Amino acid sequence: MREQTTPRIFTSDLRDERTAALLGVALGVTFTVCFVTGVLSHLIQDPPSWFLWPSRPAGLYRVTQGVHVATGLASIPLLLAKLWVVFPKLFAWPPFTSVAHLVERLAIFPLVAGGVFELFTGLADTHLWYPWPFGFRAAHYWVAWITIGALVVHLGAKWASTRAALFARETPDAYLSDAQRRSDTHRRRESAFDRRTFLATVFAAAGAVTVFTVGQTVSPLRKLALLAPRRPDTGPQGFPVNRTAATAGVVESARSPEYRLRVDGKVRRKLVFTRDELVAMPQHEATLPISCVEGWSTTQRWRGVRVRDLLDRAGADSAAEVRVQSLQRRRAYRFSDLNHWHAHDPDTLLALEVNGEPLGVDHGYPLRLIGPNRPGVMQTKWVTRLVVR
Ligand code: HEM
Ligand SMILES: Nc1nc2c(c(=O)[nH]1)N[C@H]1C(S)=C(S)[C@@H](COP(=O)(O)O)O[C@H]1N2
Ligand SMILES: [Mo]
Repeated sequence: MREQTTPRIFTSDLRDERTAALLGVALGVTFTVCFVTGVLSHLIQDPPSWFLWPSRPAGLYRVTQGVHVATGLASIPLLLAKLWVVFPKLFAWPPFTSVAHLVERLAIFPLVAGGVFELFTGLADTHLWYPWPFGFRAAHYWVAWITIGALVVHLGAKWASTRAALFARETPDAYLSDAQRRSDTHRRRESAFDRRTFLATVFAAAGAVTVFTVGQTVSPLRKLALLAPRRPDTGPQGFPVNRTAATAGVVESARSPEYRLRVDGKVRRKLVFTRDELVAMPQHEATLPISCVEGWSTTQRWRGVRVRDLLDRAGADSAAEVRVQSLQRRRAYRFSDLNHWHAHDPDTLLALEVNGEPLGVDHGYPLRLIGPNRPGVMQTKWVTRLVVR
């Protein structure tokens, strides 16, 4: 096999295999965690027939999506450092030395491009910034598969050299003169020191990104969430609003005396309620989080009518699933589906109140869905209809 050489203009000692291997292992872990939690989030929102997401534990999605966004953000400094370390290798000559090596190098393009794409689109999405013409979810989802595919190829190709770089002990060269050996050992020690400092800086940056953002979902760290786009304790009634009633175009219909909640579809009795009739029904209280897909979350005390009580009154089947529809006419979040576990969970509510006050119009007045273990996007506001199926 022919030797590859990298251009001499890149001279930093930090660009060594061990640094690259350590950063690679860290990124392997964060990307795998991101991939698993991301695919889970996708399955919850668009469940295929074989996937049934439970309604318990109530805060599980808050954890999985919080982990997704936190590991994703921590990957940003790791990936930048890794790219800096291995950058000269992109210009290695000859470009490949065998067919296996060619395949390995071809996988680098989707890996690097995919990784950068995922981190950039993910970060932008958490800031509700969409500087691209395609749909975020579909693009982020498919590029995740491509990136992970390339990562598997890359890990396979680098397994042996990563192990060697991580576990090999450096053996002094017996053929060097004493003076040479001394200066060589000295140089090695120095570069080992530089490498440790470099890695410590990179990992500290990843840690800092985490500490200054994770308070958006971990309440005790709330005050430190300086880099997070949302403060979970700020907004009308003490927590954020994702989309206001005005942007959703529902201010009038939400406040209208004509407002009704309808329960229909596969039921024995179709039901229609005014808001006052809902207030007169048995009320139930539950302390539940809104766990936004964008990584922030906030726990509040909700009060309202149990969905399962409404289903019982309508004479719905005990295996019934329900589509919850909003007054909102356009866009993706105007309805969400309850599988039978969520529909029948005692804490799945159509809330009329939050923290002892009537819901504000931006939080979903007159009626909003709030249930355990659901992504925020599936906690539909301004609910006007339950379609039983
Ligand atoms: C800075 C890094 C990242 C951030 C901030 C981030 C953020 C997000 C957000 C906010 C969502 C929810 C989208 C929605 O449902 O509306 C999401 C979903 C997802 N993420 Fe990430 N992400 C990051 C990195 C990654 C990486 C590295 C991977 C995989 C290698 C990944 C894979 C996924 C997948 C598969 C989904 C599900 C998409 C869907 O619902 O169809 N993400 N991510
Ligand atoms: N009808 C409707 N319901 C909706 C939304 C929406 O845009 N329209 N946004 C969802 C999202 S993404 C989240 S995170 C929660 C946020 O609820 P909040 O605005 O009361 O905090 O509401 C959900 N319910
Ligand atoms: Mo959300």
